[in-house]
This record gives sequence, C-alpha cells and structure tokens, in this order.
Amino acid sequence: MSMPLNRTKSREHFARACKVIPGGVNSPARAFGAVGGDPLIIDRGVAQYLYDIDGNQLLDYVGSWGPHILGHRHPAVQGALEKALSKGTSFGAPTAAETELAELVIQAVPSIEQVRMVNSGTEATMSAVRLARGFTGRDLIVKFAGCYHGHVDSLLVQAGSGALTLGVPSSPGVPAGCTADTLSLEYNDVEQLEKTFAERGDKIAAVILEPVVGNMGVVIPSKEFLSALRKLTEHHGTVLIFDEVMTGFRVAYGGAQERFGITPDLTTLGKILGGGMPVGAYGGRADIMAKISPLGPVYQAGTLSGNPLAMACGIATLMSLQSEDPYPQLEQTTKALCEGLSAAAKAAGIAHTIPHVGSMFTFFFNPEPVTNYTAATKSDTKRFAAYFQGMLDRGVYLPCSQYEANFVSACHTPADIEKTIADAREVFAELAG
Ligand code: HOZ
Repeated sequence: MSMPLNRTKSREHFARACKVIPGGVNSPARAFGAVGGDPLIIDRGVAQYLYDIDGNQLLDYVGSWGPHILGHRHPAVQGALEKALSKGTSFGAPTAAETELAELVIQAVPSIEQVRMVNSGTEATMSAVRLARGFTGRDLIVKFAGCYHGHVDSLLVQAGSGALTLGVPSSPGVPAGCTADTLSLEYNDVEQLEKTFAERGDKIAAVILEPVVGNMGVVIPSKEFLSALRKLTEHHGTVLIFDEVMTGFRVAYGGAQERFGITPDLTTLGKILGGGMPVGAYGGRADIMAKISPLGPVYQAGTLSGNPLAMACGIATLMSLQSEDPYPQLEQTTKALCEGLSAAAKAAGIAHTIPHVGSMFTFFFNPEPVTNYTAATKSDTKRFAAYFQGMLDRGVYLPCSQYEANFVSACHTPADIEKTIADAREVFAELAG
C-alpha cells in the first residue's frame, strides 16, 4: 500500500501558474492532461532524483525528456557551466566553444561532415527540411505517422508526443498550404514506402524519421524498413534525414545511425547535445551543408545560436560520455528494468508489450507488438493513467503519457531498478484487482 504524495504546494503554485501561463505549462507535454491531476512543481534535480516544492523525492525516468543521460547536475557539466557563466552569457559573435562542440559532434556522428548549432530540436528539423528542399529544388516531404519532429508547421501532420497525447496530431493554425507538400506514411511499412517512391520519388525532397521512435512511445524500426529507406532515397536523389534529437548520444554515442549502421544525408540533434541547456543542431554531407547561408542561399539564423553556456554544457556532456562510456551499463540496467516490469505485469495478468533500445523504453498497455502508429493508438491509455498515478504515489516519476519514451540515466542503480519493479508489482496488482 502507498500513501499519496503530499502535493499541497505544487497544487497551490500550479493554480497560480494557470492564471498567467496557458494551461499553467510552457510545453503541453508537461501538463498531466492524459493522466489527470496537476503536474508537480519541481524545485531541483540531483543525479537520478527530482525534488518537488513539497519536498518529495522522485526517482526520475523523464530526464527532462531526454537530455540527462548523465543524471542531474553531473559534476563535470555543472563545473563547465559555472566556468562559462563567469565569462558572460551571450556575445552574438563566434566563440571557440562552438567549434569545439562541432568537432565533437563530427567525431561522434558517422554521417556528419559539417554542423550548424541552433536552439532547439524544432529549429533543427525546420532548418533541415528547408535545406533539403533548397538543395534538391523539390517540395514534397515524407514523414511517418506518430513521429514527432517538434512543432514545425509542415511536420505537424499525424504528429506524436504531446500532439498525439492531447488528441491534436494535426494542429489547427497550420494553413493547409503548409502541409500540402507533406506525405504521412505508416512507420515500418516497406510496401507503402516503395509504392510512394515508385509514384512520386523524383518529386520528394526529403524523408524525415525518428530512427527509433520515441514520440509515440518507443517503436523500433525493422532492418528492412531502414535499408529500404536508404536504398530508395539514394536512388531518387532524395535527402534522408534522421531526426536523432532523442536518439543521438542515447541509443549509442553515435546515435541510431551508429547502432544500425545506416548513414543518412542529414541528421538533427538536440536534448543530450545540450546536456540540459537549450541546444539543437543539424548537420550532414558537406555538399548539402554548403547550401546554408552565408556559404549558400538557404537562409537560417539565430541570435542565441551557439550560445556559450549551452556550448560549454554540451562539450562537458559529450566529453564525459566519452570518458565514462556509460552505454554498456545503461543497456544492462534498462534490460533488467524492462524484464522485471514485464515479469511483474505477467504475474498480474496485465496485457503489455515493452519495446526498449539502449536506455529508452515504453511500457505499452497493449497486447500486440507496437510497430507503428495504428498499433500504438490501440493502447489502453486509461490503464496507463492509473499506472502513472500509482507509480507517482510511490515516488517514481514517469513521462505523463503512454506516447512517450522513458529514459534511464547512468545514475540509476540496481537498487533503483529493484525498487521500480517492486512498486510496479504493487500497482499492477491494484490494476488487476
Ligand atoms: N520532445 C519531447 C518528448 N516527446 C517533448 C517535450 C515537450 O514537448 O515538452
């Protein structure tokens, strides 16, 4: 049995926030819209824990939606940030740190020859799509249902993440003209992909995808799907964009492209790249990147792009990942967690599937394998909401939607994993009873 958390201060503060911020949140994914109740107001993070303003300690599987692979306030990252802060916050002029981070990215990510820093994953995907169109002189874009590439107008079609959670996968306010050149296909459907390329391949500027989807929950690409993507785009002169905002430095140091051995033409990055600061980036083949302003005619700019604090945080994060190499341990910890959750669910007779790659996973309340959007949306979201609340009452902080990835950090210990499984066992028994 568990006692509900004391949420008095969080409730009071959230009511205050709702008066001045739409829905009380600065990003809809944070609202507890799909699970009920109010979000907790967070005071601070330490390693694998968050602490809310009521003083509750929460074991964190959100990690700020991906960036904190090293846990909160890793000493090297914190130190680098403090050092950078002592020099100033923004100059609107080049700094050495920008080149240093670009060099680290190019060393890490197999397909990237040149890279441009921006401020968010949304900016990265928006810019990559513009660049692909400018490079090819074509308009059509292919995306996949349930993939989310930030809130870019032309990509808000059958989008995942908060858009799917809140039931607006295609948003009002996006003019029909903006999405007229976007084709949305089913993930992992090779036949549909081949048919689309056979019919319109020479008009398609780019195919953009999450090479492991995190934004309809975790969905794993089939080998055939990835290799068909590479073969068809190459054959038709289409730019293949891997959106690795979530998977970059997460499923392997070099991202999904290293893990699966597929080389895209362009890659978008964010999250871990900034180590918790607002950073995005896009990069890839030098001949394509040469079309970006000021080298080429495709315009893209930003006052705070390459911000020195963000660069320092990113450099320290990547260097720590290199020196600590947490990946084998992350893989093991996540596998143990998923196996334990699955065994606990089975024992309670809870239908589920739990795809995981590296340190990302999703517990789907769904008896079928989830390989695409159609399957993902058959999940029992009411059951998910009860599971989420049960775990939260036990001090386990999960993403507040069935359609998100859970993230394990290098700070999560075997004892944390055992605790999570034990808590889930109790919650599943309540759900089944
Ligand atoms: N891209 C994040 C994971 N789906 C969502 C974070 C947000 O939209 O606030």
